Amino acid sequence: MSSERWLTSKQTAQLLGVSEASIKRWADSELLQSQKTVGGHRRFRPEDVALFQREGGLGVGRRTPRAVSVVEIQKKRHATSPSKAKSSASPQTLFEALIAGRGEEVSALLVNAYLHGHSLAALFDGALSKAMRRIGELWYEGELTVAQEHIATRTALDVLHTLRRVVEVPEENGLLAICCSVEADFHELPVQCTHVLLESAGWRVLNLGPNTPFSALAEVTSQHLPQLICVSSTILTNLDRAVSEYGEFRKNVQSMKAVIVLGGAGFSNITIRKRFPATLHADSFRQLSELAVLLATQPKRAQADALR
Ligand code: B12
Repeated sequence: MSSERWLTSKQTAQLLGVSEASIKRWADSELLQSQKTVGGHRRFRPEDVALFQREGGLGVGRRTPRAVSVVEIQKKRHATSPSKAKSSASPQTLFEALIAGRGEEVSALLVNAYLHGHSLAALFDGALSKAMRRIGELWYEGELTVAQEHIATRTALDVLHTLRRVVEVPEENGLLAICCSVEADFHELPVQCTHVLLESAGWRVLNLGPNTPFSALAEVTSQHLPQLICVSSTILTNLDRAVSEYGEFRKNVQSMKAVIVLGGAGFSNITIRKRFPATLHADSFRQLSELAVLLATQPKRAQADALR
């Protein structure tokens, strides 16, 4: 590899006007062609970088119908205010695409809304959770089959993986977060939303997935010493046992000074919240997003604000 012909990650990031972390991620997911030196550093051919930019940047064009360029991300995200955006993902359109399993359409709707300035938190709190709630209601009323509900959830999960590749990430902030849902809770989407959201704010994320006992969370927490722990509960069973296991877990965490955020319908009741003390009982991803940014920039203020 002749050194002058190849660009480093930093040079490529400067050329495309994005962060180095985004370049590394696109290279890892093979959206942007790269080679590694013997020392393990990524190198980029200028032709590949130019092609990448010309062909629609994120390479989404090659895999899904809608091409999205890096330059577009920059321009649209910074120049368009969401209120003026033509492209918002309506819960009804999303609902129809989800139950039909039209993943590319769901991806296009969410990515497009994101490119038009809608934050991930707004999309998750808004269109996505509203569409899923409607699916839950219709399933409960017997108007949707279990299969349709499963297809919708699978489609939403796939799309979150696509979003994860496409969303521009800032340089890592050096902080680690762990996310999961409580034991016996198989609802996976809120955990995945938490993951994508935190990464987009520069956090490194260890995702333990749904159905995680507090004892397992405690073990991983002592191994990795995260600054933030996010636990979701859509359904909370065995309340007394959960309270006691959470108490043990929290004792460990307090000595590590990690911030705990609890979210989801299972933790929404005031009486339950009293039994599960936490730094923040989040009602929305917007609240988590604000705290995650504040923790990265002003950790002391974030803790004080969250505890108020
Ligand atoms: C998909 C789904 C399933 C799938 C999950 C598959 C998977 N891999 O994820 C499957 C089929 C497994 C399932 C199973 C069951 N489900 Co279900 N499910 C749903 C459904 C349709 C969508 C949930 C979802 O993903 N929402 C998307 C997320 C992003 O939105 P959200 O949950 O509303 O969360 C918002 C906030 O609470 C907050 N939030 C949530 N978590 C967190 C975490 C953090 C850190 C933060 C900051 C914020 C946050 O942010 C979100 C946006 O604002 C809901 C309907 C609904 N109302 O939500 C029913 C629903 C939750 N399920 C329900 C039921 C009853 C069940 C079952 C008991 C059914 C059964 N008889 O088997 C089982 C229980 C299984 C278990 N033990 O977990 C009921 C719960 C009723 C209740 N309160 O008790 C619901 C409400 C359906 C209904 N209308 O009856 N389910």
